[in-house]
Amino acid sequence: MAQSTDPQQRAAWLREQLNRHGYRYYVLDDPEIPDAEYDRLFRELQALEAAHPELIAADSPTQRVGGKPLDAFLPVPHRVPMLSIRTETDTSSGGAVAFDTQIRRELELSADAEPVEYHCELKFDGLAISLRYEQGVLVQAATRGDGETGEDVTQNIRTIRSLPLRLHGAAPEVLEVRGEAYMSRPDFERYNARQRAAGLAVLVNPRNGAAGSIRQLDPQLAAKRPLSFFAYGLGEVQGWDLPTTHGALLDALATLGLPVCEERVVARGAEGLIDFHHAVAKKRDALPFDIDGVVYKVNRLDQQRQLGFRTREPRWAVAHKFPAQEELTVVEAIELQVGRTGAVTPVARLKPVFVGGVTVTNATLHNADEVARKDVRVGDTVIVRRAGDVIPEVVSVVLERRIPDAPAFQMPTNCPVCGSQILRPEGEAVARCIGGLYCRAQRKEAIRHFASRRAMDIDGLGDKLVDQLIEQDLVHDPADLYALDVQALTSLDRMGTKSAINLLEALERSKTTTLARFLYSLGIREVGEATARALERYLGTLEALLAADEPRLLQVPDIGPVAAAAIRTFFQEPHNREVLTRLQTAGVRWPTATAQMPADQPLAGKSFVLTGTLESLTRDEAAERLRALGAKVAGSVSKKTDYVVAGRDAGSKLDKARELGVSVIDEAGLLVLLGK
Ligand code: D41
Repeated sequence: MAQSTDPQQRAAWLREQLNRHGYRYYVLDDPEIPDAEYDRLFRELQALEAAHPELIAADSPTQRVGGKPLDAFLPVPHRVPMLSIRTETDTSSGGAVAFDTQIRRELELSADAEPVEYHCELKFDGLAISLRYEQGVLVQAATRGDGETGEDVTQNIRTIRSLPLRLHGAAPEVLEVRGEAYMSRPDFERYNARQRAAGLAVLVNPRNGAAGSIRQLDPQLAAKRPLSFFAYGLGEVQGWDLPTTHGALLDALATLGLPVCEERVVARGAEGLIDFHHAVAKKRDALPFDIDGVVYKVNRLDQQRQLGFRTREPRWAVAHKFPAQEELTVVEAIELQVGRTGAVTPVARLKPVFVGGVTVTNATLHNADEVARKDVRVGDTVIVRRAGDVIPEVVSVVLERRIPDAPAFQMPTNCPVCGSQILRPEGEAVARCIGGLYCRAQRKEAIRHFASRRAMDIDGLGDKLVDQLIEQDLVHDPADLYALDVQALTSLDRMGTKSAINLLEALERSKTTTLARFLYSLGIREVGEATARALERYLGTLEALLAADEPRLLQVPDIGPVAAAAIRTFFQEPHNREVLTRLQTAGVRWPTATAQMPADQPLAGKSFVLTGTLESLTRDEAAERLRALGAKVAGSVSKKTDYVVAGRDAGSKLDKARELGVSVIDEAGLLVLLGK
């Protein structure tokens, strides 16, 4: 390693190291050195530059955050106009076919010609930016503006850590790179968490975060709202040989050190476009950034030139947007929901609205603080967001549309279901009804949880039925379920003899279970599935668990003081003990396991991810069996995963495993490990 004592050489070496490691960290997501080492090198360069200001270079990583706030952004004329992109309204496969047909016609291709090659990319939901590199150095960054003239936002764009301040390798004389500046979801979440903790304003969504960051006149503040960038096109170019396709062009930009999204494919014909659209729609929620659709571009640059432009839009590109994830609607009421543990959650009842691909009528308001912070009132027009399978939420209120004198929401002091007091312990966000199992709402939730698929798995005991059983006072606690008979059941609405018998059979089947499922089904605070499994594995029997004091419980891996106390409290309660006895008397049983210490278990400490369809057992069964042998089963693939089990039609998790070099086994391999 060059350990030069000459400050100039040392500074150059440090810059080179920092730029290289920054690139590995921010662009490749594959750091080579620990963060602490990077910080040490960075501080050394800072000190060196402070002592020798003449050594400061434009591409020094210390110079990302600029000096003083600006008064205004200066206009920047685009030497090559920044075009926009046509948005197709028909986003079905019909729209893709229409685009392909039009392209083939305009290229005057005969019916038996080869399919046209398209470059399919994601439509990032950020702000279009043009970067200008001269002799390889980033000299200017501008917004799109009206396409002819944008604004100079160089100071803010320089803070984007994944952007090279100097291009790698042999640099073109002039290279203008067009792309999208955006805020990643993790950066958005982190920023908001920090703001919330400091009692400061939060960002509404990542796009607004990106816009706010770029429009920030003070670069110090912009740097606190971290952005990312993806390149997708070119502006002015001098002294650079263009490749022959758009895909190869993006590859070349990546080679120059620019961030280019990996989620892109070269597809053939309309069919290829449709496949891409479907694949991306499935992946959308799992991406670490927001997209609002896909973009199709004719891949060959000679064909692009042949197709040309129509006013401000190239004829060779089209965007297909996905259903919006945010919409406006009206809050018709704010009601309270009482959960299993008594947690009282305010819920907004909404005028039905189509958002994120479904009709939404309710949105969670989380808790009283959240309602107060967003100041949601009955009658308000609000932005609702539904992203993927996440529960819809109210993002913000459109204050201009508030009805005059609308009263602010007040958290009631009593439970709307049982009338008991609602208490909110000091320092906690959650308010709870203190009614416990006296409260019908809590009783219903307790029974629903007991019967749920991953608990006792009582088939046919749906929500409506649970409501009736509680309302009619037929069931007070889980043990009462096993005392139901045909006569009691047929007294309920819409319950014939046949359904009653089916339910009784399901109840009978549910009696044969595992200790872990049984413990989970009791709904003990702090005891989720993983904790229930740990209790089963390390204590083996219910008797051992009942006899365990807190020190003994703390020996069980993953059980901390809070869970240990909650478990003791639950089992010390005489009423709970009585319910346990009645459940066992009714015939609820499980195989006695022998408590095992970690070392006895063949797969102890190994981490698995299951993906695709298995033939001889379900994924849940496979997971249960793996865990019984001491393995951990995770939902997503990381470098820490030991094995990915790939069944039929395995998808992105398998790709990820290959990318990370994680061992992949098939079903046969799994069965061997399970000792079948
Ligand atoms: O992801 C995007 N938002 C995106 C935007 C993309 N993937 N490709 C784009 N390609 C173009 C052309 C075809 C003009 C090079 C674009 C945009 N334009 C664009 N977005 C906003 C203005 C222009």
